[in-house]
Amino acid sequence: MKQPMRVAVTGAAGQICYSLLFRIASGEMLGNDQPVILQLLEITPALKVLEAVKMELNDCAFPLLQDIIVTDDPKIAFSQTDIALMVGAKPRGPGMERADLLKDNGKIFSSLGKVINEVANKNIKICVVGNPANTNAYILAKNAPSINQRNITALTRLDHNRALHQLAEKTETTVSAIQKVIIWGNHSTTQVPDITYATVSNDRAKDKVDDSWWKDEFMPCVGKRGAAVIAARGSSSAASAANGIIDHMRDWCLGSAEGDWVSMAVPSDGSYGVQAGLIYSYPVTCQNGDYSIVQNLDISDFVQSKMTESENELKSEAELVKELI
Ligand code: NAX
Repeated sequence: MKQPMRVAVTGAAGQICYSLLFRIASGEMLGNDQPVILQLLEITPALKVLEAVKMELNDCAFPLLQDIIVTDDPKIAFSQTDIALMVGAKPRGPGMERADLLKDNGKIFSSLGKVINEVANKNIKICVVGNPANTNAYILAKNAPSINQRNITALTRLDHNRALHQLAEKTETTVSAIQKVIIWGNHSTTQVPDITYATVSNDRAKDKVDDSWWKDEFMPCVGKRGAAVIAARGSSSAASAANGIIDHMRDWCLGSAEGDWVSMAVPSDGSYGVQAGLIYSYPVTCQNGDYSIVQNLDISDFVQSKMTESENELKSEAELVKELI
């Protein structure tokens, strides 16, 4: 039997986690031979609800679930953790500007970053989900200098999966026939869903759809899909976000499918001219518990201008939170 892995999850009494935790405990994220210990963090008023989630997790009798720690103390939640899923954040309230959200949530990620710096495993793999996810990950990274900075990432896999579905539907096939879609940039409406290199049953996707479809329909549809779900459901994507988190971490830990790419927001190393250190979504492949940014892709002027727009948004977000760095 393998040693258990410690998985810290914040915002554990919230909507996304109600789909996420059960899938981690069942082995879908780290493999069906990998025992896990869940270290669940919430704010004090949400602990009662979290205790109920713990009861339900226990009532599933998951063979891989070795222990569940429920706490409002980040030092306990992140102690010796191998993985942290940073879901907890404040939702945007009525009349709240994006800048207010950035500052409010930024404070959460600067203080949790400091705790992670102190008590977590130095090679901890982190996925930030709470919005604005890329900039929250950036703030966390700057406040956790002793942690392997490569391993501080943000979630754009939900956007990637949304792109897969839209392209499959348009080309009247299934998602399993589609490879190499890309999400570049920020998890926001400036993200760049790109099908330049995508294939549909090994044929070029661009030969199967009009240019106007992917530029004028597909790109805005994927970028605004979160808002469409809120409009339809009255609350934000939860089960699909949980699924994106599982896909992100499973591929990172266990390897991505051969011959395909996945999208992850990772600290830029300057690839494709993006300012180093910004948390920018790239096409990556994963192997042996690490990821590599896909290199040397030719980028059209159209995609480049969109990529730069998204990078500029990330630079301006970083500027707005500079006192938290
Ligand atoms: P909920 O409001 O249902 O849950 C958030 C939970 O976080 C709450 O239970 C709250 O008590 C907790 N929390 C707040 N501050 C905390 C802190 N300092 N420490 C620990 N826990 C804290 O939201 P949910 O629907 O689960 O969404 C969570 C976050 O994911 C939001 O910021 C949301 O915007 C973001 N999303 C990100 C997505 C992505 O693709 N990156 C997509 C889905 C989602 O919109």
